[in-house]
Amino acid sequence: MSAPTFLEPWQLRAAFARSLSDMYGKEVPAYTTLLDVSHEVNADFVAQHGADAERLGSISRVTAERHGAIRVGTPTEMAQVARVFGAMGMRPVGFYDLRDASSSSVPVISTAFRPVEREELARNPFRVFTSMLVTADRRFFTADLEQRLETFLGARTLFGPELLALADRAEAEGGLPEEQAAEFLRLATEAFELSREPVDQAWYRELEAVSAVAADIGGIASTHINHLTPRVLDIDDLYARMEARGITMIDAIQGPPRWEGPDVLLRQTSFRALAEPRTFRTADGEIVSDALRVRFGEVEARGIALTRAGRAAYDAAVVEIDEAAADARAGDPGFTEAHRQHIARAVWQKTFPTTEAALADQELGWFTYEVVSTGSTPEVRREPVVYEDFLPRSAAGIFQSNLTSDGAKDASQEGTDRDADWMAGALGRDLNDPFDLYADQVDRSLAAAAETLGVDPATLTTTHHTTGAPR
Ligand code: OOG
Ligand code: NI
Repeated sequence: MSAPTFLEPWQLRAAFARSLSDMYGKEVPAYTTLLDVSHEVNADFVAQHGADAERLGSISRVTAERHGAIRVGTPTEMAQVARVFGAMGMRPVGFYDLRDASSSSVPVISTAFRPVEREELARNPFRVFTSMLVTADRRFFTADLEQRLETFLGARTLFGPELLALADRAEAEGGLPEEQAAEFLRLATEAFELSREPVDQAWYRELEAVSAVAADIGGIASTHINHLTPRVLDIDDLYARMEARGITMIDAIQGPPRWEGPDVLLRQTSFRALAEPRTFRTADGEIVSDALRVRFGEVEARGIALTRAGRAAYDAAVVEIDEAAADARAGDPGFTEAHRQHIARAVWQKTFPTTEAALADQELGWFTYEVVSTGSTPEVRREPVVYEDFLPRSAAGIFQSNLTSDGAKDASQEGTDRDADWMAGALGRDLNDPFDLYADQVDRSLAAAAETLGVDPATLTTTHHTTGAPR
């Protein structure tokens, strides 16, 4: 097959995900190990489970699937990020406020850029969790520090005019000719490489005392890909295999526990990357070698997307597990992660049903309607919708577990209000609501199934007929 002469947004997206992955593998060798182990886990899982392994995405999708994380400083930078990803058919979805989700000092709010349509997700689901500093938040930054931070951020250029012009052209024209596409991909990849420029030591350390995340974002004049996460079909297996290879993982898998029922939402774990050599410029202008440990490896397993009701049940379960674990920990100095998992499983068993059919019937999870013909009569089957988004709590946990210090947060100060509307304004684009996107996917599948069968859609949403996978 010859290379396409015009690349559509999804082709730019897939090529960018590959290019970023190649670059990150060179910069962070442990990432390559993680990919090797992920491939082993997925191959074994498919061998064991056959077609069932692909219910939440084809193996080709899952093999190529990555999410990245980046962090920027200002609304201006955020709007530029939206243009670069807009060229690749990635739209901002969801609002995450990590300032309160973490006990450490994490002064950011976030969204995720990702494809929103089912066909686009199937082609390549690449997504990037994108965070920005809230420099006006007095719990983290004094007025003086805010002002110096704004000056520093205002003076830097993360994305050059050539990259932005190509991005705008791709978005306006629905893609780029081969030559411009190659240039766009080169510039976009370069924008997320780790800079080797000397870091202003005093400035970096001043910010670091407030928040390691603030220093990572505002202490240097460029941005970088912070981690790139492959998807696995069995994260417990992955965890064990990484530890067996001598890579120390954080002590927990974030998100839902391992249990006997259907996997929902997102489970993630990570390991700290090695310190990377960096040069610093000292206060007297001397250049010294040091190291920064700002990046890490992360891996995830995706489950079924939850409805608003399902998500409310999830959020309540998380609180219940926390409280029970805190009580148990107080009474037992030998309390471990294994104990916490035990508590979590018990809470899960009373919160969620153990079958997909019940999850669908109780309207806790999203399921599309698919017409399948087995034998003479076509039948409608419900198929689970995979969760395409993130979890604030896990995100905060991932940030936190990889910080060098907790930083300082002045809880007596009033936080600055930030919400989804504010984020949309900063982006200069509509911010998609994840629940609306899932509902839309389900509605469309229902309409399509009803049309295929020539029936009223309402007759398909009743739960009398045989539905769901036999689980
Ligand atoms: C983002 C952390 C959030 C996830 O997978 O939840 C995230 C960051 O470290 O910048 O990537
Ligand atoms: Ni991540």
